[in-house]
Amino acid sequence: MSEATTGNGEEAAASAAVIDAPREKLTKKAITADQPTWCPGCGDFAVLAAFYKVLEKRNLDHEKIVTLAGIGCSSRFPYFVNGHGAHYIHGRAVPLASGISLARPDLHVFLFGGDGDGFSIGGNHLDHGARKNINMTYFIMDNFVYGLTKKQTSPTSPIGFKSKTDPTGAIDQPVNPMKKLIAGGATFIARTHAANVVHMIQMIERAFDHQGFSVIECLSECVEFFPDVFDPANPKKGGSFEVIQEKKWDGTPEDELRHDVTDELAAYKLATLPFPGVFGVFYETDRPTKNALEKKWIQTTRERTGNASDLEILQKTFDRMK
Ligand SMILES: Cc1ncc(C[n+]2csc(CCOP(=O)(O)OP(=O)(O)O)c2C)c(N)n1
Ligand code: SF4
Ligand SMILES: [Mg+2]
Repeated sequence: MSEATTGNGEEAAASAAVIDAPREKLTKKAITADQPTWCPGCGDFAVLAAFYKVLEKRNLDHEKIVTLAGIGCSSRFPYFVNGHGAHYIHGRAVPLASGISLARPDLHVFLFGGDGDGFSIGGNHLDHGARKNINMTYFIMDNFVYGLTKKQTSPTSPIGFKSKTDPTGAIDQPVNPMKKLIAGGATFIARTHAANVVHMIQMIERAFDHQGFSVIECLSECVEFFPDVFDPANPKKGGSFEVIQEKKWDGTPEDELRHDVTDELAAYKLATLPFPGVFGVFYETDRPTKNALEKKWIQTTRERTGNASDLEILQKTFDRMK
């Protein structure tokens, strides 16, 4: 707000001094809120730990951190982060995050949720957030089950999974998150595992650095309702965690075999590998964000209207309707 609009020069000078004051480093203590209420051993604890690490490492401005979520065990995330946040309606967190991102592009918008929230009730919103390329980082904790509501089949549950909604075993083809995100138009798509904190941190940082709609699918075990399902990708439990080798563009013969993250079809091929598949960045492309396009459109409209105020533009629009 300008000095003229506050009508108080001293106040404006004081707030400028506060803004310029040296900042204290962001600590885990400062960003930790309530004690998580997840079941002991739930994979989501490791995700929270990785997220705290990234916030600390990047030393983000505390007041610019926004964590949002829908409904589910994983969606309780915003309660555990001391920052701006909201635990919103089941499946509707992408539209909420979109509004915040577009209205306040200076904020760091982090969205968290589960497979049900993201791929089932919110599946449609996910596609539209992706195609519009709205700037945010969306972290999906995929446990192949509805955890909070105590074991129903989710859109990622494998065929044969016995749950309260499929007592004789799931019969529907599961969603393939990577394929869905590629087809939807997300501009950064990665996959990780809650048992590998170092990898999670790398993926969150890469997603955060990406301008646009960045999504990470993280296999995060629900120890209560679908235990051990991700062991095949956990070396500590006899599995193998195969990381995507990205092209280095160094002209070597080995590089021919490495993955080009900008190649959509190559990403799709990786997504067809049988479970547990591979981990890392599947796809990344540079496409204008809706944030940038909308900003430009607003500027052009303002110039065309001779820098009229919002109220004047609204009045003119109503006048035209008469
Ligand atoms: C509109 C609406 N429909 C259904 C529910 C019930 N419900 C709450 S959480 C949830 C599924 C949660 O599953 P997921 O997103 O996979 O999260 P998880 O608990 O597994 O982390 C459902 C169906 C709800 N709260 N609101
Ligand atoms: S029910 Fe499953 S997903 Fe929910 S807190 Fe417990 S272990 Fe985690
Ligand atoms: Mg789930």
